[in-house]
Amino acid sequence: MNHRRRGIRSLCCAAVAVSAMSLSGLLLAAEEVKIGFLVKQAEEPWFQTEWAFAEKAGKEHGFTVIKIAVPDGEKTLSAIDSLAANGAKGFVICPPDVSLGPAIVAKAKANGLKVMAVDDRFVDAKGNFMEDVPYLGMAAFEVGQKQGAAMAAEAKKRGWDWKDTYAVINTFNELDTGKKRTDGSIKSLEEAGIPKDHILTAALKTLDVPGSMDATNSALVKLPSGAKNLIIGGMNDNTVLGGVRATESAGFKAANVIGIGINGTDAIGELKKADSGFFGSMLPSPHIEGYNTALAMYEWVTTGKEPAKYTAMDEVTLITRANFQEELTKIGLWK
Ligand code: FCA
Repeated sequence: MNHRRRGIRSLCCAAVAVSAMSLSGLLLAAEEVKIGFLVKQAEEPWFQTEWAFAEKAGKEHGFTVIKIAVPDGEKTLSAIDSLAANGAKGFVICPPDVSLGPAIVAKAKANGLKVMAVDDRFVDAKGNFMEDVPYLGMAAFEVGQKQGAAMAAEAKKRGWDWKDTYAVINTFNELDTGKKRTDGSIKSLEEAGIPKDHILTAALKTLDVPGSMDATNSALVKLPSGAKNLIIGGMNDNTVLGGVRATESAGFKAANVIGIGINGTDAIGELKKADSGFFGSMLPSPHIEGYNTALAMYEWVTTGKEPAKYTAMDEVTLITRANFQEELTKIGLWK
């Protein structure tokens, strides 16, 4: 009798335990984890790719990604408020201006949100990197060096003489990742033997195709009449695409122009054209950047494990008309 009663009691306990467990399971399932992914230039396929892969991470790991375009400071700060109001716990951001770093961090803190930077690293009021904010981005100088080396290799392949070859590099020195990329590519061009005074830099006012067309135009008028061949560089695809358009308007043929961008994602339409002075692009890993930063943020808000303070991605592949379809297909970016 005693024995039986004990048996019944433990059965009851087990039932209570099981229902308590499934209740907590239900509660967990109901508490959807949300993170934000804010980008400065949502019109760039680069950022659309990061978004798409952040969402892929969300699907595979069970969290929701709130995507917000933040083209200026005001939109950035109000986006952080609205993320908090929507129950997000943290966000990944490529800011419209890196000097917004302190304001973004203050706003995130006030709302109890965690923040991580992608692509463009926050700087403080003195212009120093905010090393406390986790950051993942490109190994900019190295990628720039590879871009410059690829330009020089193609010039050599075409049998160009440095005597009548000039380079126009569209620069955006306000942004560290931009400056390092163009510094790196200029270094490689110099190492390949192009005379220093054959390399012209042109400061960009805006990071879009019209902006880079303007910058290159301002350099083209300074070229001597003997300039036969041109190399066009810049920190990403848009800053080279406009430059190439400028060479076309100035009468240069595709065979006399080598433009190589960085990003790859933003040059797909251009590479689909049979020929142009836009020869190719250095393709890094936007898919890994989007996926990994979103996942790192999810882990941070759910387990407390903070992402690495600094991660640099240095792998790039030169894509040209000869291999772009194959290379983009490999990483799931061919459309
Ligand atoms: C910067 C550029 C983007 C992309 C990214 C990696 O944010 O503006 O086009 O190159 O770095």
